Amino acid sequence: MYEAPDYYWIDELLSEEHKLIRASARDWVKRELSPIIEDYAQRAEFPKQVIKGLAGIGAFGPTIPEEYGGAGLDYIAYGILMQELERGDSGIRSTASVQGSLVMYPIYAYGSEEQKKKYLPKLASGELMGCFGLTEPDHGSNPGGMTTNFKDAGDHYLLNGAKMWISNAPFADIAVVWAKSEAGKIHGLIVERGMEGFSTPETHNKWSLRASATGELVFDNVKVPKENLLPGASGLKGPLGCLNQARYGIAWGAIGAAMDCYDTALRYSKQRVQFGKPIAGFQLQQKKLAEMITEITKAQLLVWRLGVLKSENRATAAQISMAKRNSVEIAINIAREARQMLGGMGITGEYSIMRHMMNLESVITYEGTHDIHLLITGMDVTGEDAFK
Ligand code: TGC
Ligand code: FAD
Repeated sequence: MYEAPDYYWIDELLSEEHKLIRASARDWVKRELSPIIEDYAQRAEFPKQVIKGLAGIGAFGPTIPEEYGGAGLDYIAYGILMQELERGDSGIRSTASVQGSLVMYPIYAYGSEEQKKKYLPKLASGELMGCFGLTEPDHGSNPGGMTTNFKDAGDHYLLNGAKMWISNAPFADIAVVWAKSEAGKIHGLIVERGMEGFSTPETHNKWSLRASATGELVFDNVKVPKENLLPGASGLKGPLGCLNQARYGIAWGAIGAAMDCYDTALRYSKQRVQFGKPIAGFQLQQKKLAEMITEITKAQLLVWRLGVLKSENRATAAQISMAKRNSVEIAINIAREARQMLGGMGITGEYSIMRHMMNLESVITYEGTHDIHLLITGMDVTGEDAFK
């Protein structure tokens, strides 16, 4: 039976409701996700059957108010959900992150009342799935340079351009797309599958996040009804505000992947005998395990505090960047060390470690690369912008 590493008794900081949410998410991951995920990852296929279950545990829009179909939870609960999901697989956590933080959140924060009523309940239940189009072939870390654009064509807008590396794109029913107006201002538009000139080709041959579907969004003179423009967002701070939500979830989530790698390596090391004793008894293996649990514990405390600040609406974007960067870094390092502890077995699909390790190569790149988050911290502490 899996027991989350909790070296500093951080559980004591959680409410009974948090623990219930965690228990139900953990149970769902154990029953519905863990048995199938390796197979889907090996086949590079998204297991669509998990959508209903994800909705059932409240993973789509956990902080969105109940009147719009969300779970109305606080940010600690949201973090816990992402952590339990990513303990299963980063790709499945991605699906939930995109749906909740990058599709439901912008509609909730920037949308009209009609847009909220039309889309949010169906997104919360998984009846509709969404994706988020910010990155372009020539504009990744620098989304402000985007060239995707829309023009006023009387009773509708005409949208042109392309987005790349978009999670959930191949099967999404709607896309929240960021594009420049004729005045050069960035706005969000809700584009629906089936609109003429809109296509979503899938990106193949990924070595990472294989159980998550990734694709492009291509807009060739797509007629977007004017009521599909998000009225409350203008400028790059619109999409960046959504990234704060998603990066926060990743800060918790990546620790889940680290916890699973640590747990697997710890168990294995107690059972695997070489030179007449369990490898857990060798100092070199203990160094790896001791460092893993130390880093996990530090990261757990960081995100717990961030969650308190976020629930009080006090967390800064730079604080979120620091936590996203730290969690992913410790997770990928732990995955690499844990993989070695399993020797040859570590490269097989019998164990989850190599899948986590490969997934984390995407997690360290998307939602702002490792470098970009370091530069955000650098700018925050020095007041000097080193991006340009
Ligand atoms: P800059 O001039 O600094 O800022 C432009 C405006 O935005 C405001 N701002 C923010 N607002 C809210 N939250 C934040 N985190 C913000 N950061 C900046 C800023 O105050 C300013 O506002 P205003 O009123 O003055 O206009 O912008 P810049 O062009 O210099 O770029 C800064 C930079 C590099 C930090 C930023 O663009 C960035 O974060 N780049 C990384 C791009 C990125 O993270 N892309 C993610 C794409 S989505 C994705 O990967 C989904 S993966 C999903 C999954 O599968 O889980
Ligand atoms: P680039 O920006 O070209 O960066 C290349 C390298 O240059 C990086 O190492 C970077 O750190 C470095 N670099 C860039 N600028 C600087 C600088 N100023 N100083 C120092 N170094 C710099 N995007 C979406 O919009 N929606 C999604 O759903 C989505 N899902 C994704 C899913 C996956 C699996 C992946 C891999 C990506 C996804 N992305 C998504 C895109 C992701 O956000 C981008 O890949 C990321 O922001 C980096 O952009 P890029 O790949 O163009 O790299």
